Amino acid sequence: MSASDESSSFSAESYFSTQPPPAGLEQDIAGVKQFVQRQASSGRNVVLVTSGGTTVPLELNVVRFLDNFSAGTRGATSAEYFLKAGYAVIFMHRQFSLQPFSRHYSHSTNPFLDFLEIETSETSSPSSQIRVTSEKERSSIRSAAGTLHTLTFVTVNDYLWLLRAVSKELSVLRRKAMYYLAAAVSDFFLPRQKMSEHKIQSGKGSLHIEMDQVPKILKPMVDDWTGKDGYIVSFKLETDQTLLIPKAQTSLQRYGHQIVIGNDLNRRKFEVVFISWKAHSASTSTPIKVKEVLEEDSRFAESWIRIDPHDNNKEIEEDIIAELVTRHEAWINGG
Ligand code: PAZ
Repeated sequence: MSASDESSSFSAESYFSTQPPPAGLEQDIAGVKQFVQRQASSGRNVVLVTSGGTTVPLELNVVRFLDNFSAGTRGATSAEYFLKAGYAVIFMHRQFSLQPFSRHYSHSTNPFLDFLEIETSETSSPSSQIRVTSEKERSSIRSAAGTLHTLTFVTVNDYLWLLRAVSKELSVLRRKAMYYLAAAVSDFFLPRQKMSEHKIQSGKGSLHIEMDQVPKILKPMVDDWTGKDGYIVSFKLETDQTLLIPKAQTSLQRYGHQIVIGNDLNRRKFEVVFISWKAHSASTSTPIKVKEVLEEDSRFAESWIRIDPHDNNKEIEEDIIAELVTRHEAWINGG
């Protein structure tokens, strides 16, 4: 497969006018609308958490697809801490990736619902007793009832359509909405018009597929979908530590949102870096190149969160969410 610079790139606008929406989008969005309205009347802050990897199908009758490593741990764990902090959560995740609460149990895809049933019916089967480990957890789950709304995606196309539609719905909450983009989204895709209808045959020797670039959606998300009011947190994953800060700064500079959380693939469970604007450093949308921010840039603030990698009782998401809740509160109050 080639990912050459010459492959055509889509703007967000051309993407949505040429790639079809997923089946079920309207129904999903009707559910989100109701959820957001309910939270708006209760005065809660709402966070959209995206989680897990996206697939890129190679055929219309899909036999093969590209995928990535993300298990959805970051997203599912973060959603739990947001719920505990009193947020309502729209959890938009890759089908069968980890989910809040049920992430502790690998044998069921949605025991969260089982937990809620336990609460309402007051029955407890032996299997459900095994799943519930502590009263503290039961109480988190109980209070999450009604404040957690889940949506699933599989392909990068599902993800992009859902993200745009959910962001637009959530934008009615203005500053009380946070967008926490932890999903690992493919940078390349095969437009529908270029896909083979049937299974790609192997008779012709090696396989050459030219993929197009997935549109950069953060800019329209900041400017249009969320009406410039949302508190937008994106993630940047690198495997070369030296690129982490310059790439995170470039992203903030390019898209003008609030925070980029940088994480290294092998250190992500115990170390992340927050890159944000220093007070009074207005974001500009002037495009810059990565090398221009390689030197220390005084417009950006850099702060690290680290936990003991050997402490199995501590999750870094607890500290990430505590920090974000504080910063979001300041943003709501005009900071
Ligand atoms: O899902 P996970 O816990 O295994 O990994 C989390 C992560 C590394 C995908 C996330 O923290 C992240 O960096 N997401 C953005 C990836 C990117 O597109 O750069």
